[in-house]
Amino acid sequence: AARQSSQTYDVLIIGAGLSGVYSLYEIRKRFSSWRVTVIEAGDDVGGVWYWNSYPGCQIDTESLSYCYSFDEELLEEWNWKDTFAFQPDTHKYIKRVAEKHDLYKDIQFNRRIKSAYWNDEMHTWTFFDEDGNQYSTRFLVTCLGFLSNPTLPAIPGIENFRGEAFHTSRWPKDIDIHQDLSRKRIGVIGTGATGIQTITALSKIDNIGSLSIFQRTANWSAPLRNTKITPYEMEMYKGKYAELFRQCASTPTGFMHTADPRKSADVTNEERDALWEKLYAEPGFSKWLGVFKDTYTDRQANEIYSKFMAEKIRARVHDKNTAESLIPKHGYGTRRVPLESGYYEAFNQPHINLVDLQKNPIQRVTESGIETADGRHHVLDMIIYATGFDAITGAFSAIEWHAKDDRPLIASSTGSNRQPIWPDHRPSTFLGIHVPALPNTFMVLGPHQPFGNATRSIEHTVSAIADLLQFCQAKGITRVETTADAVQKWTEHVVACSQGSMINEVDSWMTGVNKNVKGKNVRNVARYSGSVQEYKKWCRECRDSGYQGLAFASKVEGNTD
Ligand code: NA7
Repeated sequence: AARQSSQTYDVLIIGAGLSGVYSLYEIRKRFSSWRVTVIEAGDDVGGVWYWNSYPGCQIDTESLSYCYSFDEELLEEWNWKDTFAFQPDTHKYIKRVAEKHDLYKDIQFNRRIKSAYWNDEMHTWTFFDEDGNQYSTRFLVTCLGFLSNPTLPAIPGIENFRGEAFHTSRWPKDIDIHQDLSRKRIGVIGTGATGIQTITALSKIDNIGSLSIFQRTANWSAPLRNTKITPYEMEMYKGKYAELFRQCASTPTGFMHTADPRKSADVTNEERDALWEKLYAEPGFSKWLGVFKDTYTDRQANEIYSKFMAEKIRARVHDKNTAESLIPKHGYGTRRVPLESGYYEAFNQPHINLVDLQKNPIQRVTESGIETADGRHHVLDMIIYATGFDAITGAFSAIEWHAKDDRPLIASSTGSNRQPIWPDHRPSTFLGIHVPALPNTFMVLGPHQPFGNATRSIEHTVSAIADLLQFCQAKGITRVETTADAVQKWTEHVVACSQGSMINEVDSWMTGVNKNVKGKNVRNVARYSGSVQEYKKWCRECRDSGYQGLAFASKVEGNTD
């Protein structure tokens, strides 16, 4: 067995995705004498952009508005090839950031943190990874990602399947889709953003035997409209980054798109349809976020927009029954809208068929395929599980937490009868950064943070955390814990922000529902749905008040009592 090591740090970061890479950069820059490390489960940086290498994986936020803003030199150097970069490019970009700033030397790959122990005498955390290596640190920054813990469907028999089977976020690196899928009968379960991208990409490969799409809930999807960026255009864009980031900072979600300030009923039907047609023809999220401001609060406004979008689907899918199955029952945009590049046309091909699980649920997976309630046995060579993630709190559940007073964070796997800090996967936090009973821990993109344009959120949160660490350094503070009052006030604010929006009334990962995870079948508020500006205001007020809402303690070096 490999020798186990024991290491001590000032700051330990878990995860080397967009959050972890920037945290390492920023903390190393501001605290040159501190020992900082990143523990990463994968064998390279990138996080979701490392793990998700399934065919067609692509960002549907404009790359120009999604990349880091902190390094002007890199903005000048980097040339995006697509308006919406494909995964290999985004991954290459994150690697470039890590190389340019010499971050690799402080990242430990292929190490997955398994358990965490708070020591309230020493004001330190101790972690163990899956191989038994031990790490101690004063401060912890979690950069775990909110869609990083994949879930397989809770369907009987999935272990019996003899063909190839994998989750989209564990796509085998050695598959050549143009060679190895030849004549294969492929089943895809799941039609979220991932399923839609995978299915569309596979639909464009001509030698596949058959493609069966197992759809439990239809999702509203609309055209991405990606285009190549020419070198000339890229040079033009480089001069406009500052303006673009300012624009992102002014919208409630951090994306460059923002709602039309009018209500749907403020305009004539002709004006309304004209705006919708214009948005439908535009690239990106504008047909989700650029619509009339009451689209997700006024049921009637939502209904007429949904009807408009349903007609778009009917116009693209030839078979009437298939088209009707592809039209969702929930309101348009009340779940995250996957963007597509020919998804609906895929169903016009004779070898691609939709299995509507609303009509015929899956009974079981067999050795050679999938059996549905109508008694049909769909014979398959490969099953692709595009079944999503134990989102938001899921990456936290994957670690066994021994918080203050040995409390578990979510549910206890150690038989502890203590009350979890987040019972029923229901998070309570202060600013989405601090967790009660988890001292010296700061979350990036944790529960209760704005998720919109993730990189914009990351840059803000990491600098807020670094400011706080500077405050601690200046005052010799060795223990930071949020107060019960602050947690209650903030958590109530987060819940209040979620009210009134139809998005929070539909089951999805955004409302904390994943029927494949025990205890996650009821909606909860795990996402901050107020505006980014409101979120930043709370963070600013906390800092400017000398960190009201946090309790500090100092431990004199060498004092062990
Ligand atoms: P999602 O959006 O959570 O989608 C998961 C899909 O898998 C969804 O269609 C589910 O249907 C389906 N699913 C899950 N379990 C089952 C079972 N047991 N049977 C049938 N179908 C099932 O995950 P994605 O990876 O697509 O996207 C996640 C986010 O990543 C995305 O929003 C982007 O922000 C990036 P359901 O809807 O639950 O009926």
